[in-house]
Amino acid sequence: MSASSRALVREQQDRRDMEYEECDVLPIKRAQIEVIPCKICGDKSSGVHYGVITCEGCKGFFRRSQLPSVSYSCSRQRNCQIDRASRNRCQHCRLQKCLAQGMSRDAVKFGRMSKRQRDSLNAEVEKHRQQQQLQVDTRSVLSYPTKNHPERSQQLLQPMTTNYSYTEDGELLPFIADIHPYLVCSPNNSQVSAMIYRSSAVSPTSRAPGRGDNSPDGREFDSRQPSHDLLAIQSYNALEDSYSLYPHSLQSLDDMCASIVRSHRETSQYRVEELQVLRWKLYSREEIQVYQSKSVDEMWQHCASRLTDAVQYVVEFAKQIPGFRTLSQNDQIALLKTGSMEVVLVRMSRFFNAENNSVFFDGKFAGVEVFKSLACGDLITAVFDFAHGMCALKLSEQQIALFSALVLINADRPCLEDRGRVQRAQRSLEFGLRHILHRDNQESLMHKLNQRMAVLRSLCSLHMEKLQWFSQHYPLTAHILFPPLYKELFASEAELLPAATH
Ligand code: HC3
Repeated sequence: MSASSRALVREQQDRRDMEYEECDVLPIKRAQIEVIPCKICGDKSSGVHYGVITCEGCKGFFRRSQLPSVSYSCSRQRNCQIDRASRNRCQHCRLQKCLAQGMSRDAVKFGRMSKRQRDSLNAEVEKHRQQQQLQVDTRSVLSYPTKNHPERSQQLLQPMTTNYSYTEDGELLPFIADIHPYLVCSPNNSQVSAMIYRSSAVSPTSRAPGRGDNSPDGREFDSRQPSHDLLAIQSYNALEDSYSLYPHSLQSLDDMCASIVRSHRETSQYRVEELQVLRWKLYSREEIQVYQSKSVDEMWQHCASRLTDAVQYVVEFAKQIPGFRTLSQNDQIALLKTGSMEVVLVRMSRFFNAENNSVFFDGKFAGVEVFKSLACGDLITAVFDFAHGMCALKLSEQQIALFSALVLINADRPCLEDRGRVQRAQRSLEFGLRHILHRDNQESLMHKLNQRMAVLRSLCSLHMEKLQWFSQHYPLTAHILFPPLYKELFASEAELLPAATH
């Protein structure tokens, strides 16, 4: 990346940071937060950056570390001490600490904080304020400041107690999972439909031709220019339609694959390299106990919420699949209703550590025991076995991206209006996946991936059976407390009613 484009990226990022910091007006003011030292190096913090309370130095370091061309290595044992004085000695370990503390490019910037969370942050602010006061009192009695930091002592370099990130309304939320700002569910009755059309402001019938859009290789797509494809594509609709028919050239096949891979990366919730460094960050016995002490009801609500978060990323992925938006709204919703859980389970294999049979969940890696209070051990076991099997295939991100798109756009799904159009879109994706596998000299994977699709269908059937059981035993929770998107996707009103009313 040239110096000028790096500068441009930095300038755009600074502008985003500035916007973000201007919105730091919280019931808990920035000045209060600044008594809490930087969670990375312990220096004076300047607010919440990328979801964590840090200083300006660590904010800038993390921003620079996210440039595509940047990669760090540690010349020692990858466990360097990171504090104010040593933070510049090892960029690798400094970045690991940023990631471990929860810093993320996608950290949600604005949102509501519950009373418990506000009390927790207030308590932390008060603790640091008292410690500072104690330092002042002590210093005045002992009349000697600490060498590097007259305003603070080493006692303030406390280990991380809570990660914070912002949610939608401009307040802090403890770091639990990154939700892109545009993924917040709309209150209106059709969650899926609202999500499909909200951020792109188009619907399948009203797309504006020539709408600016990035072409797969990143250039600004302008439908007024004849594309480099064999087809002279005169309008965005025609381009989308050409994808949903057989791709007409290797170039348009490459473009389609590149577009899907880019969408996968942009909507994958966590980057594999970020999770790689956390793969041994497991829950302690006490933390597992906390999960296991939840009631069935509570744990189902918790997982339903996490699952709904994951599905929102899948909806955004679907919207960017060439050909998906050429389908009717009803067919788009039908495909998401039947395929989104399957794509979540495919994506889960990216969060899965086959060495210790754990999955990244709520910020750490969780074994099956964490999900014990769901009271559906056979489903959990089957899901973990599936994730294990997916890991064994050692799929690349590109292969996972194309496979996920193919799982979603499946003409065999029930309740499709225009099955032929879905078939055409599905075939072009099959072309794309075969193209990727051929290029990787792994054509034999196609058969294995088809077998994986059959397992996915059985997993989702088992999931629906469990949901049926749950809704009969906890109708109020299933009917009222589950997220609206979850209810819309996994359980129509009829299925949520107790068996007696069927
Ligand atoms: C599948 C899962 C629920 C979803 C969990 C997800 C996929 C959520 C998004 C996280 O980023 C990654 C993740 C990790 C673990 C996944 C859970 C493992 C077991 C659990 C159940 C099988 C599904 C329960 C969902 C239910 C029953 C509430 O509908």
